[in-house]
Amino acid sequence: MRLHQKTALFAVLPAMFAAGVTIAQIPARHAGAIPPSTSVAKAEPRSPEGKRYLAQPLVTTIFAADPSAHVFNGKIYVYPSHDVDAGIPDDDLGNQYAMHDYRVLSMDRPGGPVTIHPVAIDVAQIPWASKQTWAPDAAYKNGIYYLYMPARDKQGVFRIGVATSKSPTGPFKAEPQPIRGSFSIDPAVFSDTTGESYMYFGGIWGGQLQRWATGKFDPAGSDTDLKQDDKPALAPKVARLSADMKQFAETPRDVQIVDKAGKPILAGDHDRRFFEASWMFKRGGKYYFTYSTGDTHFIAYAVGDTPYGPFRYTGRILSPVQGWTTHHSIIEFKNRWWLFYHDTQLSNRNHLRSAKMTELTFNADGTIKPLDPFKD
Ligand code: FUB
Repeated sequence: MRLHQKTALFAVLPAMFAAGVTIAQIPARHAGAIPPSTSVAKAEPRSPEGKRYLAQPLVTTIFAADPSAHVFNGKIYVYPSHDVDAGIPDDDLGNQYAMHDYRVLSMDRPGGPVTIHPVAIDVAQIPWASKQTWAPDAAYKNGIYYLYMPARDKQGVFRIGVATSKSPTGPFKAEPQPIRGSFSIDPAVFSDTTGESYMYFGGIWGGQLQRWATGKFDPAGSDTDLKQDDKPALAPKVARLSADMKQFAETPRDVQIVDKAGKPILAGDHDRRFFEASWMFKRGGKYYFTYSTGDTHFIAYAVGDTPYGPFRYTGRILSPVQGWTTHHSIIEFKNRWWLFYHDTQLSNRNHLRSAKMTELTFNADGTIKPLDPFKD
């Protein structure tokens, strides 16, 4: 066993235990591990391939994925999925992502201590939901904080619901029904300088977007995509929110992602087509629609002139992280920009992920300087 492997194990133990991993489940290669000496404890963690990580986990006592960050009242709040180990093997539907509650993280400044707040809401308190509380997002308007939560309903169909609180950290109270007309996963709510808010959402494969291709849910639809590589890729959706932030004010529209020539990105273009994990931010009057390419594991971006697009594919933001999924958010805090993302540094298991953050910088023309999640 190399030293960095021992160090990684001791770093991960609190989160593994918090996630319900028992001693018996700890890989045998770690069984004889002894507490690290001071010099070992200081060794820089490395990936299984021996690479150094660009950033370290924000928290180590729970697994926190899909970090949606916001600045509220001058502080940074992160709304992640709370990953747990339900002992379900990995599959294309993502059944291994068996999360059941949400916990909020907060910090006064980048690099500052991170507070893990108590459970903000549990699936048992969401009347319409049955399981799999996946990647959430949050918004604020007129003294109320809104938590947007995708989960499977009682029929196993992903919907998106909302819960409210007077505090950014909850507890949140769920609306009795999901948002009317909502489907699929990964809500990202963007509040424009105009005062309007928009929800971007959707995800293919386990996120079920392909099963809504006709406008109605097809329970027998594909587990992955439509197998139509030469057709335009399935589009993420956008809908303006009602003034009370609890419903769609319009029927969701397709978010068009086009190439330099203005042609839709095709379904077979896995390096550029939308998979899941929408995020939107505005900078210099331009709207940046950012997303995960899923099975090719990039965070990519496309730029448009309105919140509805079309958005022109512009490039990559983040190369593949350790772990299958990649999911991010981007905020401006005190005139600097920050990328929040996750990887599996602490567990090396796809469904037990850790949120991280790192600075994001731009070129003079507004393009993003792409990041590698490893230092070498
Ligand atoms: O966390 C469950 C799912 O994994 C999210 O909804 C996707 O974006 C992916 O990160």
